[in-house]
Amino acid sequence: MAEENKKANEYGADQIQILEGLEAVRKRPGMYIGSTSSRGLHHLVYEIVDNAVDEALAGFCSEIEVTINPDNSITVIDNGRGIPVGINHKAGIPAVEVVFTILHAGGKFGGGGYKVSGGLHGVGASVVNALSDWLSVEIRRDGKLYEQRYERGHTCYPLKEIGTCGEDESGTKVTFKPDATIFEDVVYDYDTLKTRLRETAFLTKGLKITLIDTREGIEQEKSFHYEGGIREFVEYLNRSKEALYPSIMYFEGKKNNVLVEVSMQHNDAYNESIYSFVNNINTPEGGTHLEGFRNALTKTFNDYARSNKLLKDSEPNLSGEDIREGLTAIISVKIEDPQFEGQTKQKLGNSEARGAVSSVVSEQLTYFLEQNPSVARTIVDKSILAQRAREAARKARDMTRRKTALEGTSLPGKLADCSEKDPSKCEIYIVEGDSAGGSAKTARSRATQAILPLRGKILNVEKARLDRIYDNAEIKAMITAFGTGIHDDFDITKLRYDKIIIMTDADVDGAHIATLMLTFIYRFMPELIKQGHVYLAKPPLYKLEKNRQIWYAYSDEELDGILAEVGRDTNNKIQRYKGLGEMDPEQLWETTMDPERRILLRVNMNEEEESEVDLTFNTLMGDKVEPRREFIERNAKFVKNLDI
Ligand code: 28G
Repeated sequence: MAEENKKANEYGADQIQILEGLEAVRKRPGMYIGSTSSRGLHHLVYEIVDNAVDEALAGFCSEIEVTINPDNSITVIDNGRGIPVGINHKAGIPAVEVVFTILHAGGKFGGGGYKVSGGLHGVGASVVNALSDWLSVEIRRDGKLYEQRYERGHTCYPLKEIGTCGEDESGTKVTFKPDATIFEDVVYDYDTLKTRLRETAFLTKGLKITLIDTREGIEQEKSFHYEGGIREFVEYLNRSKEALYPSIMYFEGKKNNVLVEVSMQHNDAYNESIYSFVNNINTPEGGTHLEGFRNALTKTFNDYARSNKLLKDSEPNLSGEDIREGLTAIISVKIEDPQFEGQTKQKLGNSEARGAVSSVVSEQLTYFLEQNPSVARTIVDKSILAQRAREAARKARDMTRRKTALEGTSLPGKLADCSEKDPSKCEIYIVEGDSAGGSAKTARSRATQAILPLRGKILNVEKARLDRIYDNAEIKAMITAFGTGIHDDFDITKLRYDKIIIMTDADVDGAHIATLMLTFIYRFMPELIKQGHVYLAKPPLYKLEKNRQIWYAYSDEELDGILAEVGRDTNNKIQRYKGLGEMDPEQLWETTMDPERRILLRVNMNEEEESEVDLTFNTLMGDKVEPRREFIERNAKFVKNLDI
């Protein structure tokens, strides 16, 4: 190429602009990668990987390897064509240097095809470079090996030819170390990268992605390679569910220059799990592509049900909600110039996507239903059941609404409420079992602590239809006690307690009951978790008595620590608590309920991993708890993927 022979200008206006661009990134990193938290840190990896994925989508790369190095630097290797090394005529520097030092506006790179790293922060490699202590790139191309290094975005030396490679060999290798003066946290989390890379592999069929952790003591590695693409994604999401029928539907087509791919399958559960993507980027808020999918689904199933007399003329249409009950689906579109809307810029706005998805799905789903009448029948039957249940649930809900309107807010009989009326000072303990509930009622501080005992295992809301859920005494009691209402009626200003504290036995059953309660809250009033109102109480595991002195230990490690202090001898009386019931009210107060001494775990929602809901804990300790009490559970992941 002629421009390749052009001489690089020495230090022109272009380079000054480059430096100013990257300085801007370092000054306001949040503007480019969302945040400088752990989320932003991981985002750097996705930016680099997305460039390799683009090369795969262009048809030139089949494998990507991501390595977490011992110093928490990251190496990404692809077997694509290798970033071009010829001089870019506009910038006067090699194309690869353009990629790493010039701030791109994002969007398409030219030359046709889709630039996947558009999206929310599709900012490219130069932003990663600017936010890295150092970055090095190696390129194999045309039998040669090239290398260049940058520090905090600044080029260290001109692109170097440092060796040779096989004529048939090519690819790009990038290693970067995030700048610790910019990121709050520079330690990579293997599981976070694993989840995202798995998702990327599902969305790019045929591409093999390997993640390797080489950090000492936690060495591990995993490869993702799905020839079935999003079909296998649905299979994966339904892996621990009972599928309603064996086939996974798959529709694919191109309309209005929008590439559409949809896969779906129903399971016997009641919630819908629909994930949508635009150019491989998750769109948790949906948008036009999701609307197109929903419209087509509703219309096609109603048309089918009517023309096959599965719905009588006198019966109303199936609602979209009824048809989507238990549906797991992936909607993936590739579009040239995606427009993102809404507060968080995560909602697709392009109207051509609505029509494209709708027409691909209508056409191919109609055909599928005709070819697979028994599957069609199964889905329509389930939808009709859902419709009836929804009708029953509506009646039940109307009834409870009317009741409260007539009688005022009638609190559940089992609730021992607190006397304080200012919700910000109040807390409610949801206690497993009537006997522990009794102790808690005696133990509590009446002014600010309310107790709601629940009997046995509460209903699993993942496995029941709405009408049964509304009819469940335990669930009704929680809804009325909290005061907020649920779903569309939810109103946080009506919350009657600042803290909702789940108190269960410190054993497997207790953990299961806590999970069921959290699942209920997550599905019906997620804002309570998002706004940090939900906690788990942490009862002690051991009581140690020695010479009339008492210690409580909340973990095995802590018991060891106490024993090391007081000495291991025959005067020690150690009791292992099997349940809350073994504690008398006074002990329960001292160890688990006294705000000064108790330990609470605050339940957090991790919204980063969209297909895997993640609830995690923060340990909050009473003011007087000695610092030696450290808990492994502090950051323990709790309910990883509620869909399991
Ligand atoms: C390993 C970590 C991340 C990449 C390529 C390959 C090409 C490329 C990348 O072009 C666009 C084109 C020329 C300026 C394209 C190679 C065409 C022909 C490529 C990566 C703009 C960039 N040959 N592989 N970029 N250029 N892998 N992996 O980043 O004009 S980025």
